[in-house]
Amino acid sequence: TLTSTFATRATMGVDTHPLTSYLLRLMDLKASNLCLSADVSNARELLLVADKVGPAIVVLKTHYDLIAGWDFHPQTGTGAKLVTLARKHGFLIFEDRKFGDIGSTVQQQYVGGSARVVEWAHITNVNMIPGPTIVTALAEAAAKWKERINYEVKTSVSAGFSYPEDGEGTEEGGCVNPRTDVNTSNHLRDADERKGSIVSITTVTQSFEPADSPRLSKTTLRDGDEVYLGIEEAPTDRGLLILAQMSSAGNLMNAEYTNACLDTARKNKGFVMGFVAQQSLNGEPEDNFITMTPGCQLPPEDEPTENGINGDGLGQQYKTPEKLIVGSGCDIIIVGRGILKADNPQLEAERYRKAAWKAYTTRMN
Ligand code: 5FU
Repeated sequence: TLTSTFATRATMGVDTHPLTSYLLRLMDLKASNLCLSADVSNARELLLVADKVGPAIVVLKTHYDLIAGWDFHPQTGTGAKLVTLARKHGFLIFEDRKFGDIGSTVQQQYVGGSARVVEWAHITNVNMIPGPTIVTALAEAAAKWKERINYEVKTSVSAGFSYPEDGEGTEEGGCVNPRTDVNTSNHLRDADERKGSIVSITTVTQSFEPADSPRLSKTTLRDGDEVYLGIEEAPTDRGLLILAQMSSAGNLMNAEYTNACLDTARKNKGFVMGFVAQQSLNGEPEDNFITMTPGCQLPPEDEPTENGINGDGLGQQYKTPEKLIVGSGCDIIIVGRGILKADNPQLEAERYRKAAWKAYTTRMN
């Protein structure tokens, strides 16, 4: 897969995870292999930065537990708002939760509690310390959730009401249910054709064009709820990344550990999309795992250095996009402070997008 384009990998083999295919198409369409690690202090800032940086990224990574004022409301809370932004700009949400307990506990942590991660995060991840059942347990919970949510979309659309469980449907019906992900708008579109009145869809109102990426046009589903036409709806599938290697100094993930992660991934391709790792682990011809890589910074524009920035004084170790993508076969770079601490995070994200995309095109040649 190291020399295959993202577009080719999107259609590769029968067992490529549906969200992986979707993500690879998104990467190709947006000319981006950048993930923002949105580690900001409060929910307001998170939504602002997601909206600003959205056009440049394909994944937005969260740590919901470091965000002050995270609103847990299933329909109107922070997760739901992020889903709306994800649909608007075309990116996936990755909650970097690093689950790490017995199967029964992680199932409850994934679908329940206040955060209900499964409802707003397309992707989450695990530490493999507890053994492979952490993956199968989360896979089971994700499958159950998908079944339930698809059933709810069907019933809510045919009844002309939105989300039935919490009794918060709108009178006219057809409200976009943030819990059901971007697929809802598809269903609403179908419903619109059948009933004619559930939701009105206006034609293209604006377009958006990041530098040197394909033109994407968008339409307005209803006020403040815009959809890019060029990007298809994300599937309701949920995906998992296995944390196989870390960027921090002295971490305990040795080669044997990393291999065990790869082994579990291969046995659970229906749920595992790939890895958080420092290098590509794809070894067999049929491996099409996505490699997302944190510990990445570019040297400042005005004082470029050969090796980039070293670390943050707290164990974090940084490498350049070039080293990670060309040298180590990583697919998506994860960047937090490199973008967030810049005077203009929006412009800085664009600089990282370009650098990472250039590294990818170098790898292709
Ligand atoms: F799994 C890992 C890892 O090995 N290193 C990391 O840095 C995860 N991370 C996360 O990526 C970490 O929790 C931060 O959220 C982010 C890196 O942020 P930075 O500001 O770019 O250093």
